[in-house]
Amino acid sequence: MRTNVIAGNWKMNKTNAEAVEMLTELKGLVKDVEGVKIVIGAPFTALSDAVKAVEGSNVEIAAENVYPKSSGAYTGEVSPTMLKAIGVKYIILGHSERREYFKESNEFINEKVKAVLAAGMTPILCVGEKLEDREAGRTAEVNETQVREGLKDITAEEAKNIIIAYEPVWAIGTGKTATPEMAQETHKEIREVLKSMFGTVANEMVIQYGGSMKPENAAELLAQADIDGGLIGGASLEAASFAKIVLAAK
Ligand code: 3PY
Repeated sequence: MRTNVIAGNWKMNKTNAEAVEMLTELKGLVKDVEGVKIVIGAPFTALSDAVKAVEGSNVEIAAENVYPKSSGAYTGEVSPTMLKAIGVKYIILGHSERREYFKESNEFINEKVKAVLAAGMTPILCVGEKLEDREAGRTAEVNETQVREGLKDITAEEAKNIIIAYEPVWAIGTGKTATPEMAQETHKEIREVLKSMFGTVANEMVIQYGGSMKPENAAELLAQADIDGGLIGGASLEAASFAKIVLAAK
């Protein structure tokens, strides 16, 4: 019923030339894949060339952040309108690195979700608990707050175009992964929260798993009932390893 979405998150990696080289290789490796949405999140500087590099293929491009205004005196920022104009289709929002290093609040992330929807693109809203939250038994509570506040005032109709990425913070860049059972349990809890907000639309919403997803663990994570794809960090930097994850999602 739901289509798996496999999205790379390159973070602050790759020059334009490196981005184009990787995407050109990736396009070839996944050209026959059907039934999976394939997305690469690239840094701002590479986006324009990245969109051109994947033109006519089954790979789409995401930005990794945005400012929630369409234009104006916001030195150094980039708007949804600008990203839409160059052909970006998705925007990763509220990644734990942005919450941690740039002090992004749920309220600010909610403004971004609304601005991205208003511009006609798909937000990928990241949520996830820290190690201390999990150890204190607060996993469900923390994720519920991030989902409810991040999606405040969003309608069920709009929710159809939103992707959630559950990324346990303790599994990001650490090589540690939630076991498939642990991940499934939290995905199910998140879907229950979405059901209480959006009713049956929650059954259509994609919930990706993120946090050290790699070719070796992708298949068993993706086999879980409420895991509908992945947001992939390190393993998305190389075309071969990312393509293996895409193939595991077929
Ligand atoms: C990771 O897998 O490290 C990520 O943060 C994906 O967003």
